[in-house]
Amino acid sequence: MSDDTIFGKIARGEMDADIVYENERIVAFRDINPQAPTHVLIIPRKSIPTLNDIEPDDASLMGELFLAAKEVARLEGLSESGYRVVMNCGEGAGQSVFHVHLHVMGGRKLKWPPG
Ligand code: IU
Repeated sequence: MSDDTIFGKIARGEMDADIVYENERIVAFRDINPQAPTHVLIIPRKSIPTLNDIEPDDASLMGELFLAAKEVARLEGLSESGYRVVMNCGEGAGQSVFHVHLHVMGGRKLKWPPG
């Protein structure tokens, strides 16, 4: 499946990003429009448009996104102060890039519920 999204290009190394962590299956990079002092996005290299598109075979990969979120939080010094991990699914939830991604946000007091 072709993935012409910005995140697909970052995943394939075709576009630069401020990468904070990566391995063979995932890439974590700083959001260009940060909503908190730390705002990192974590994507699988595999092209999956939305959470609605994941399959049982993706269970391990989805778990790896969360392991990466924990690692990013540690690298950013957020493990003790707290941080938020969010995935928007669909335009109605605010998804604007259709390559699944986790947001990792922290470094300020976060309100709940989000708007
Ligand atoms: P969303 O959950 O799809 O709304 O999140 C997309 C995020 O991607 C959003 O926070 C943007 O600021 C961010 N982003 C980016 O970091 N680099 C880009 O080139 C583009 C969007 I386009």
